[in-house]
Amino acid sequence: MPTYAIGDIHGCYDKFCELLELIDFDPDDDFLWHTGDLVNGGPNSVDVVRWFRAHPGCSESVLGNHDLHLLAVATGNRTMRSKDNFDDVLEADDADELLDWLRRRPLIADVGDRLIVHAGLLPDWTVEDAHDAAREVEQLLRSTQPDQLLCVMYGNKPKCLQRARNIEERWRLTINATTRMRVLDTRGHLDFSYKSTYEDIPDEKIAWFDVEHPAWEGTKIICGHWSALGLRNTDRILALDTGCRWGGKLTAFRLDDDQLFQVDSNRDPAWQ
Ligand SMILES: [Mn+2]
Repeated sequence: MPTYAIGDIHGCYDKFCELLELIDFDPDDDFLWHTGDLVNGGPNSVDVVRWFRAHPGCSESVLGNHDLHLLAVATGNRTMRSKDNFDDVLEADDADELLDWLRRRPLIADVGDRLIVHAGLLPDWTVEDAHDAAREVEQLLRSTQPDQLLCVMYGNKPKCLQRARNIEERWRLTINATTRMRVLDTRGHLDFSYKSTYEDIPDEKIAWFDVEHPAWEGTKIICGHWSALGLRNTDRILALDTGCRWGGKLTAFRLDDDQLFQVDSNRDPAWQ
């Protein structure tokens, strides 16, 4: 069973279909993992969500920050920002079914001996710790009261585990690490001020995956989210967000034999 990991689609349904053609995707034999952020950015979020919902046996997507933001808006816990364009999901006839499916997606998942997550893992987390923290959030999202999570998840603090003072702050930290993190400061605290390239990371900051001896060391992490990082395949990570929504590429990586597949986005980078 060939297994693919694919980077952030962000509503670029046409490019996603091109990529499926390029890899000659076979729903009966292949499996597709998506690094999260199905929606927001490209012109057709609703059909991306529909495709994944319609292919439960051969695909899975972890939750990205834009997916969570859509859920928060849909439940009235947040208002749409001017740059959000996932209205097609909210206004769809099948919106209830699509959103109900979306809130049941995992934050992290095992992919063989690797692990997939939208953004990354805290340096203090073992893989087991990360699963435990993610499970806590996933259970709330799937419960009858997801609002108790969706209404407290926004904000940049706490910046590390030691500063999480209550359960709500722990949920927020879990969501921020798994769906928003890019770099840490010298104390190992989350730092949301940097979104640029790997090469330009200032001396006083460090990519989350470059921390010396993180507790999760030994497990390769498949991730997306950081489009300026681009494609990166090292001992520790396989980063797959190649900026489709910004005029870059949409990337699939066949995990069985490390084969790379990419389609160009013809989207105007200044489109949004
Ligand atoms: Mn993201």
